[in-house]
Amino acid sequence: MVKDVRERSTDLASQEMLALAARAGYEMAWDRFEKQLPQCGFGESGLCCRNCNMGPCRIDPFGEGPTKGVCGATADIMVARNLLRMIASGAAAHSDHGRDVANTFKLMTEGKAPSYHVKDRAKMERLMKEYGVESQIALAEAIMAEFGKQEGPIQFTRRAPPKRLALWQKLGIEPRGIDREIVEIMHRIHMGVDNDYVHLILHGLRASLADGWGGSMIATELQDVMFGTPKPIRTEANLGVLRSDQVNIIIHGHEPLLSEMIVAAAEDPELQELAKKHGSEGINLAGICCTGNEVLMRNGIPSVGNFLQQELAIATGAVEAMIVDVQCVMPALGALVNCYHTKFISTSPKAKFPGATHMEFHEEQAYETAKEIVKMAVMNYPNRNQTKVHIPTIKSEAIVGFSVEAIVEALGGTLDPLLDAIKSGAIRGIGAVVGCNNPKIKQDYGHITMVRELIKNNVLVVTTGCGAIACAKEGLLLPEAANLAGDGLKSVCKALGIPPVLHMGSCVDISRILVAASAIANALGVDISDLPAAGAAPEWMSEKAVSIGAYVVASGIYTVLGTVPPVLGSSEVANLLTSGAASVVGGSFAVEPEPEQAAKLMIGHIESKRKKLGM
Ligand code: XCC
Ligand code: SF4
Repeated sequence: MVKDVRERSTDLASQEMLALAARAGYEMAWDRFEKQLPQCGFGESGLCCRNCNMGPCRIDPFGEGPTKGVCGATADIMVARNLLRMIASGAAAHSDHGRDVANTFKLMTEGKAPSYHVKDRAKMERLMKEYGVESQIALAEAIMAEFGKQEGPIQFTRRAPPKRLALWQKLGIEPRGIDREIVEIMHRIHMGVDNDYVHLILHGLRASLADGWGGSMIATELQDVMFGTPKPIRTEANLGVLRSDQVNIIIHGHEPLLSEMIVAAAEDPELQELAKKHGSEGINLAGICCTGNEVLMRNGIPSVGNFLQQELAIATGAVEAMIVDVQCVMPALGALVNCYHTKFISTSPKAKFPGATHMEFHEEQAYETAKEIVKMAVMNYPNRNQTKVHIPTIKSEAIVGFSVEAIVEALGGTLDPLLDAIKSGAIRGIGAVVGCNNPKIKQDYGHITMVRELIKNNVLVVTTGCGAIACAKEGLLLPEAANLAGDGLKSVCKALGIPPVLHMGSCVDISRILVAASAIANALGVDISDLPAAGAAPEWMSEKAVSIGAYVVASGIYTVLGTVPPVLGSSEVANLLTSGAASVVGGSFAVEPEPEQAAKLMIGHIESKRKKLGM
């Protein structure tokens, strides 16, 4: 039984491809999700523990079965430990990405990675000043050292407002070396170590801060140094960016170390020539997920879509190569490419997939490898089966590239116009809408509904990740979208020529939102938790999102989740996260699957903060 495609996605291009996939009998993530239903109640509530081999142990959420694991672990302990495990994995993913970027920066500095160059020297000099070093190599070494640092804080935490820093210190959650905090999670959740749920969760926050203000921020900053700090640029999004007459190459994953090289290789005259020789009109590059966001923000490379569109893109039959690195790449792609001519190319030494061709990528010969990969795609064009090609014509234009630097520039060089608009009430506050797709929620429905409601109520929206791509596809990243905003926000957007929804980048770029929040808080002389601001992840699915949620809350921001995290098995833990946290770190979580309702919660929070600030 195939469900109505309109129940699966709000995106018309996705609906079109879902219908096609259903007719052809191809299985998509939504089909596999349905086969999982009903999902395991123990897992859903966080009450399954496999941390030692006396288990697996389960606790009955209804109190009819066992109430403790073999070791005596209670629901509170199990739920807290499981949550920390998610934070560890998510923080590790972002931070290992950051490490790769830092390592490339170091290799480049040593002259060992000739494909990379400093693109934003001014930013690099600002970083050198921040680190108190005189040379590029000293900067590279200092940043690399953040990962294994045993004592002493991560430098970028110094960007947080003084009150925030003092609070972290008082709570003992100011993060130390990034690797250290993640390893300490893995230690504490081992059988028989930390069994106090409050103590556990405080450490989870500490490790997540090492992600947000450490690994992720390092990734963002050094990517800007090497590939350029994003500036507003016009581009397009959705499956309609694929071309029927060109070699289509999709880059998917997270690290621009590879995708930037592919962008350069796709422009190589030699390969362009080769593409023509093989009967195509040229090479068309498009991105998906966050590596797509990276090259979208910096080069205007169009986005073919967000997380739930990776299989749909292949089902167009028009993709010569799907090149992937790390994170959010469905192993399902391996089987799906068998039905088409598409080459599924894995590149990271850390990530292999069944059914993929592995063309390992190393920084030292980055451009050469990128050229080889693009060449493989080009040579694959004659294998395209034209009878299987179906590209939806749907796409939307978007203006992207709102780094903090670009926002300040759009404001005329200072934050003042934004602060004035917030103080006067023309803009009520700022809403950060971020995160994934998840088949538990109709694709993009959560993002779009929430964002529309926020801007209608004069809340300026900043967005990253797959949420940002949803907004791009919906036309919400265009200055014209200001017409959907309330009068106050509309007039500010029109005066500045900016969209009411600002695309700030990939998910590691949520660090940009932290920097912006700090700058605004510092300008007002308050803490981040005092700001009329709220965050949301209406369709989140990944463990990275759990780490993000944790560091955003630990940074003082109220955050609404649209899909339910596996914590409801412990009312103590759930209460701590949704209410207790507010009095400890100034931020807290809420869970609200209905996006319009969730937006109302955010607006309510923003209004209460305005009142407290006397605005
Ligand atoms: Fe992945 Fe970053 Fe989530 Fe999209 S939003 S599904 S994590 S690609 Ni980050
Ligand atoms: Fe069971 Fe405790 Fe072992 Fe977990 S750590 S599997 S609850 S005995």
